[in-house]
Amino acid sequence: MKVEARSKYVPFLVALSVILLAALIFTSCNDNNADQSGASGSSEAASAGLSGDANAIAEARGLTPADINAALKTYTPSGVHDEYIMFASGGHSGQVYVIGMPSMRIIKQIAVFTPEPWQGYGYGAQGTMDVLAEGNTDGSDIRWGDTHHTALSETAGDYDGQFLFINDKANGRVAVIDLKDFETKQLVKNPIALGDHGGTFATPDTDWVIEGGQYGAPLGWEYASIEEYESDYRGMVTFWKFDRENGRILEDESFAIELPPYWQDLCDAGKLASEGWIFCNSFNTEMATGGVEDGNPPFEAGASQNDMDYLHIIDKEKAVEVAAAGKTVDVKGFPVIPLDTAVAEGILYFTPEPKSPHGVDVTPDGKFLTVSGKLDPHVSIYSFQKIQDAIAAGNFETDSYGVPILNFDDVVEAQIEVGLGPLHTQYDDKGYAYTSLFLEPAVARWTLGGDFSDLHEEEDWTLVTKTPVQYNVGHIAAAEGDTVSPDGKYLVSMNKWAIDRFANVGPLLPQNFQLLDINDPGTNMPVIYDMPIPDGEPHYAQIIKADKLDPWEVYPEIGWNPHTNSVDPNAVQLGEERIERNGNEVEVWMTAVRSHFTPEHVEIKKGDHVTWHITNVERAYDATHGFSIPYYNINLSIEPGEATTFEFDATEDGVFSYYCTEFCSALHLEMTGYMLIEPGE
Ligand code: CUK
Ligand code: CUA
Repeated sequence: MKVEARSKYVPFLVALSVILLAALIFTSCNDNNADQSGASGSSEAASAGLSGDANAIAEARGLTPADINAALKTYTPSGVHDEYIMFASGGHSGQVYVIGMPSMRIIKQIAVFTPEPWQGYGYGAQGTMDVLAEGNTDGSDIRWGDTHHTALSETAGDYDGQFLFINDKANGRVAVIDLKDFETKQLVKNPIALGDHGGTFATPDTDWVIEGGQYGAPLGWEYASIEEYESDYRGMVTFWKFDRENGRILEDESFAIELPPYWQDLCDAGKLASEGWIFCNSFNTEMATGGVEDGNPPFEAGASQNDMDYLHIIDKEKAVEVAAAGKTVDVKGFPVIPLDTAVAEGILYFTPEPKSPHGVDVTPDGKFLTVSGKLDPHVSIYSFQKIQDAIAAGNFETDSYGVPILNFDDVVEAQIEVGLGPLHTQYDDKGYAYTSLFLEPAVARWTLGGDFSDLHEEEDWTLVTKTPVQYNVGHIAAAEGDTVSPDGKYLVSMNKWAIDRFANVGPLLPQNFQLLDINDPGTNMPVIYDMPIPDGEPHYAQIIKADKLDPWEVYPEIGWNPHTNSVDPNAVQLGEERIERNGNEVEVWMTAVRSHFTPEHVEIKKGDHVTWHITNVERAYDATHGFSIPYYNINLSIEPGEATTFEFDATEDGVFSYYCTEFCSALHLEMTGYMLIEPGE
């Protein structure tokens, strides 16, 4: 609906563009960027007439035609909604960003692994306290995460806009976010690994969410000497069963596969032709154990000696059958398919991948897999059909753990020299792939072969163009670029370093998201926007067509509990507000509505245990109320219709003003009350 609304501006924008460009050509201002503009001077443009104002603005600001082109492609008028929404990991902030595209406006931050006061996440509200507690690990209350890889839920390999998953690399956890209200509903702690990396990835119908490991360790993290690395340390990949109906991971129906102690890195789920398979790259097949202080090679050298590591090829369907048949061992109460079982059952295969690999990305048709080596200037493209043929042919070498290794030359389709430090690949709708080049730094566009051949004019499997980015790009995200039907159009380069792109703000700099226009295959891919990300270092992002999202405007019924997805038994209707005492137990039922809380006096005694329910009885869009109590570290955000509960022990007597923290009306400052705690005897 918002997208169509924009179309009425198009003729106006085209006219404005022509006027501005003509103005610039006349005034011959500095055009050192013109090679990126895609704009051309024309006599028609000149004869369209000049606008003195626009001309003066462009000249005063030193804007080139390319700059004006970029502005026209990204400027989003007040009230106009974005065509795409990007969900970006927030790195070690532990959160997720919601960003509109092409405007690159930050619309929301979703609290996931780290308490967040604006959303009242982790400051008393019981539902959020319970979610965060699910992520506790063996008695440690972990309150941050290193979010890495977003995974939007999919139906038939396409984003369906219902759920978002993301992993915490630091602590080996996976989060489930419901896109009905953009709230985190569940954290699951991986029972067998303290850390992870190769997650999360949803299978094409989101019946499984995949979490791959990273640094080898004994499964269940029991102590074992580093000398016992090859015998006692292991890698893993975990398959979390997802129940779409209830929007929760079913831990009881999930399982893992034991892998050799190579460092599994990043995975992708097969789709269409390769549906039912999972692929993970790995590094450190040297099994380097570090110890530079003892004269060993440092990890960075020890783990990069081999020219090839192993791409892991996993038959997910078979793994599910084997796990269901109970051919598992128990590690910390979690079923794990042992490595020798995985080999014997034909679940796990390897093939070599060059050099210091990072990531594997399945093409939209599922027929090819792209792997990059950080220390190899090529991308290597594997054919899924050739992999199947090689598996059927048998006749493998094995690694020292007995895992079959498919011959590289038998399964590779093409290798393309793209440049220095290739990392991650995305796809578009026009037969091109895009690979980030960390070291150059740049984004490369290259052509796909196979069924994509007819979509582009260039030769198959060739480099077409590169665009420099600023600086040190990690992941890239193209619009729906990892689905069965990518949109092309836009690509975001997620740059690790910003250096000189923004005002100096001291030694800690933001990251730099750059928006690239990849719509026209006949041109370079100009950078059309720079956006600082002033938080943890984002890794992956996914970009969904905005009209696929259908969140609630207000909660469906008054008294809604977002964590049970139903009306809360302690929801409070207007007129039912009250305070009850039972011995030392005090229970408060409160409503919030513009511009008052009822009750306005809550009198309790030191030593009481207080359980306090608040319902926001509003039905108006955006009529959120906050609720905070000083000293007791209570801070809630109560959205229209929401019911929430918090508890505390009244350990300190005194006079405490509670108040609404959202400026909700002209009389918002009056939306307050007194909690009076009498001293005990
Ligand atoms: S990783 Cu960050 S740039 Cu953790 Cu997906 Cu490649
Ligand atoms: Cu409610 Cu301010």
